[in-house]
Amino acid sequence: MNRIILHCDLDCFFASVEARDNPDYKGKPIIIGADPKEGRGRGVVSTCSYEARKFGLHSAMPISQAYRRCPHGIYLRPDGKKYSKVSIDVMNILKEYADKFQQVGIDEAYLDVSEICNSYEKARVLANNIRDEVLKVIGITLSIGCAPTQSIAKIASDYNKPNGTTVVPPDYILRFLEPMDITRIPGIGKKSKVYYNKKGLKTIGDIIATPLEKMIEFFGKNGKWVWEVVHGLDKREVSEFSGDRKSISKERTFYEDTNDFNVIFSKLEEINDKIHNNLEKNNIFYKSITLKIRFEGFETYTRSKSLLFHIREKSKALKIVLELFNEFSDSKRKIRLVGIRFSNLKRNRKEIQTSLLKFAYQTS
Ligand code: TTP
Ligand code: MG
Repeated sequence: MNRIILHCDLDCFFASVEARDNPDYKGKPIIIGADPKEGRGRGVVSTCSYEARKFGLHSAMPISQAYRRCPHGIYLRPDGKKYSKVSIDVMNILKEYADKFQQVGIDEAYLDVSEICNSYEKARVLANNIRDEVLKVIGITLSIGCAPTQSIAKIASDYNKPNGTTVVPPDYILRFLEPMDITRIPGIGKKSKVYYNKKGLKTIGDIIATPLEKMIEFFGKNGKWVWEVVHGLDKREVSEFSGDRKSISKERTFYEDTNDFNVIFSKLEEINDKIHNNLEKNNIFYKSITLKIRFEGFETYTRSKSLLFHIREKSKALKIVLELFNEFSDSKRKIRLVGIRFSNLKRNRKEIQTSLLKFAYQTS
């Protein structure tokens, strides 16, 4: 199957939020991190705007060094609470566009859009729409990479930053990667670079030209993984259940606000089906169901129901969702968005044991 995966990564995230909230800062070098204390400060740069990067500044650089290189920059302490809130708002938008959604950090996420888009050209349009909407609603930019695997999508999102879309269809993978420095591969940093260079591997093209057995001989398991990545063989699926997820949800915005019950019903049914496919694949049960409704004009409501036991029953869930929907039946207003969330999740114990067992075998 030809997969289409997007990797979305916000541009200089913390700095973008500050530039958004302080129009005076726009276009200036903004540095988020420790207090530079006129060059005597301790601590490091968390991130900096692209204007600051022109002076050689980057994340994790000592703040004193940053100050020496760019004394006229705007130095700000991070406002974690604000960034977390912006992150949640952005992720809620991204989720709406994906068949499967996986957030992997405060400012990045993978979206599997194989079903929504049946071609890479459609995926490019979708990626551009996502960038437009995030800019319009949240006020910051992001970059998006589109490729058949997560690792290549990640390399692609980084390729044309800030505010870029980079599409890498299967037949373009080798040409796209060949000239790049090996540090473009996620996981190969300054330290590994030295080992790779010692074996004569400088570009990704050098790795592509190296047989798998040699890569294993040189770098063991890691070498095998890197070889697979550059050949587009990273099989990881976009997983809604990475980490310890507390809930799974899906939302959809209607193309046009509507109060046609048939349209609303089939959307809820579609969302419910999609989530259940995922729950089944991952052997997950739920105990709470929440319906979310946004009316025209952005007014948003949620209604929840808690069950006595954990269940995973598609038809029962849909019935409950419709009961919750009934509470809004008096309203004449048109609906803009509907969503369903399942929470209070539990993975089947048996399943956990088997996967633990598998793990034990793999590592022994
Ligand atoms: P990144 O996505 O790595 O960086 P970025 O969004 O600032 O810049 P880019 O345009 O290259 O994507 O990290 C996301 C946020 O995480 C970043 O805004 C600040 C924070 N962060 C730190 O606090 N310390 C760090 O060392 C890094 C790398 C990030
Ligand atoms: Mg980022």
